[in-house]
Order: sequence, then C-alpha cells, then structure tokens
Amino acid sequence: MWGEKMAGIFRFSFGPWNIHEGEDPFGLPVRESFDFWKKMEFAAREGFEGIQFHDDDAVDLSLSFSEQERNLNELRERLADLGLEVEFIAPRLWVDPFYADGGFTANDPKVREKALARSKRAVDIARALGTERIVIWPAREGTYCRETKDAKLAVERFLEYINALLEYDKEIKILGEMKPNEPMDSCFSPTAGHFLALAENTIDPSRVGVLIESAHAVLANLEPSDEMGFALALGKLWGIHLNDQNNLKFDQDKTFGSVNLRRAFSQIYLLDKYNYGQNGEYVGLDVKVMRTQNFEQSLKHLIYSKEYFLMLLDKVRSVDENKLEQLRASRDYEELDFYINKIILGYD
Ligand code: GLO
Ligand code: MG
Repeated sequence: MWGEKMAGIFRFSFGPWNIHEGEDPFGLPVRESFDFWKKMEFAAREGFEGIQFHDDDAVDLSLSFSEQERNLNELRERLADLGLEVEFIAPRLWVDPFYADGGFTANDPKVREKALARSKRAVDIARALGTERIVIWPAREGTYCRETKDAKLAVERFLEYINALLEYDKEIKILGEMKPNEPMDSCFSPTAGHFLALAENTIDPSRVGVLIESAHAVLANLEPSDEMGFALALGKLWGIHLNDQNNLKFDQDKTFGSVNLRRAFSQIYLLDKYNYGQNGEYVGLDVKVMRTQNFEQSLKHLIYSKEYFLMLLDKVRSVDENKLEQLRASRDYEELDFYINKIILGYD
C-alpha cells in the first residue's frame, strides 16, 4: 500500500565472470587474471554474501565424478568460511563449440541430449553447493536467420527441457534469464513475459520464475522496473541482475546506475517497496568493467554498483509517500517527475 514503506534487507551477489581480463569480440585480454580465491576474498571483503556460478565456474567438468564431488565439498566449505553462499548455478551451454547451434534447441538430437545431460549435472552441482536455484540464460537458443530452426518446435523443445529438469529434481527452482538478442540475432523466448507464459505450461509452474536483468530489459526496449513489477505481481521475481545500458546496442553490462540514475532509482524503489529479498532473493550484479581499467582498478564496477544501489536506496527511502500520493491524486505528474529528480539531485 502506498505510504506504507517496508524496508527491504538487501544481500548482494555477483559471479566470477564479472571480474575479467577485458577481452571483447574485437580485442585480446588487457589485464592479468585474478585468481579465483582472490575474487572470492574480494567478495567477502566488500560485503557480498552470495556468489553466482556457471556449472564450470564451480568445478572442472573434465574431472572424474569422484574428484568433482571432492572439489565441490571443499568449495562449499571454503566459501562458508568466507561467509559466502552460492546463489545459483547456470549451465553454460554457449562457450563450447559443440553448442554452436545452441543446446536444447539445436537441430542435432545428440547435441540436445548432451545439453540436457550437462544441465542435469548442473542441478547436482547446485545441490552439492547448497542451492536449489538454477538459472537458464538461453544464450544460443535462437537463430542467426529465420529458417535455420522451426520456431514452434524450438519452443516445444524449450518446454521439454524445462520439464525434464523439473522432473529430474523435485526441489529445484528454475529462473529464466531472458535476453532478446546477442549472441543470436533473435532468441526464442526474448523477454520475461515470454518465459513466464512458457512456465505456466510446464509440469510444475510453481517452481519456475525469472531473473530480470536491467540491460536485457533495455535491449528489449522495455523499462527494467516495469519488468520487475510484472514479475513481482505474479510472485515470480526470484533473481535480478542489476547493471546499466545505453539504449539498443550490444549488451554493455555497465555499472548499475552509471547511465541512468532515474532508471536505477525506479528499480530500487520497487524492490524496496515490495520487500524484495524477503524469501532469500539476492540483489545480483552482472556488470563489466571498462576495458581501459588496469588490473588494480578493475574491481571498481562491482564496488560502485553496490554503492550506487545503497546511495539511491537512501534517496528512495526519503520519498514522502503522502506527497507522492497527493501528486498522483491531483494528477500533477509534471510535479511528481520534478520531485523525484530533485530527490535524486539532492535538492529536496
Ligand atoms: C549475458 C548474461 C549472462 C548471464 C550468466 C548467468 O548476457 O547476462 O551474464 O547472466 O551467464 O546465467
Ligand atoms: Mg545476466
């Protein structure tokens, strides 16, 4: 209810790929790598509580099963010693050339079979690391040009894949992280809305939700906070990837708040109002540092994304809800717009 502000308790997370060497499709790495445990120590030192992993971030998948199990146990213990918890596991079905045509929507049945097998293993990895959350970013589950795949069949295969995972483990929760394009020309399930329609047709809709990424919403020409509101209204906002994006171009994963403070404010306003995090959801970051940063400077995007969030949270909590309600009632939206921007600018 308006005027009744609930103060969310926010716990932050990021994934190891958010600290990287700066390579892009046009250039080689520009920095040394951070050692895995240095990344984890940084997370703990900077007050992060969760770590997001791809399956192969967590364990070397080429090792024997028993070695993997041993390493997973050790990983879980060492993370716990640092006060870190695993937020989710995401099967990485887009790096290996084997998945050039996608995973569970690939035309080759052998590829689809392996994609499912790898994803089931990702479920086991998640369970071994103490999380039930599986994130599916269907990176290559789309087309470069239309007739390469049958769009109807592809969506049916998507559904079959989700069902097979829900069937495989009765406890897991699947969070779809949708993005309209890149690396593909077009993804079969381009937005959260598409995925939630799919979710309703699975064998257990109650275990399927979404992770909304700010930049992905912008790439679909949608407003991130509205996307979050949509998922919140349906009880499906189980994860977020906060970052920022300059309009419709490649996925920039810029520092949260760095492009559009007002857009960042709107997201936090909604998350705080509806107590996002009350069921253990994390404020996940998915950000890339600028390629020009040197090794020592290459962690600032994570620190500052969290700082932007906390600074804006202060602003969000200073909104006079009665005043907002009055401005709504009088339909003076010009004044309302100015009021919010004055708060952000510190002139209120
Ligand atoms: C890329 C995605 C990607 C995912 C990650 C976890 O655009 O945002 O970074 O978030 O692989 O699924
Ligand atoms: Mg993401």
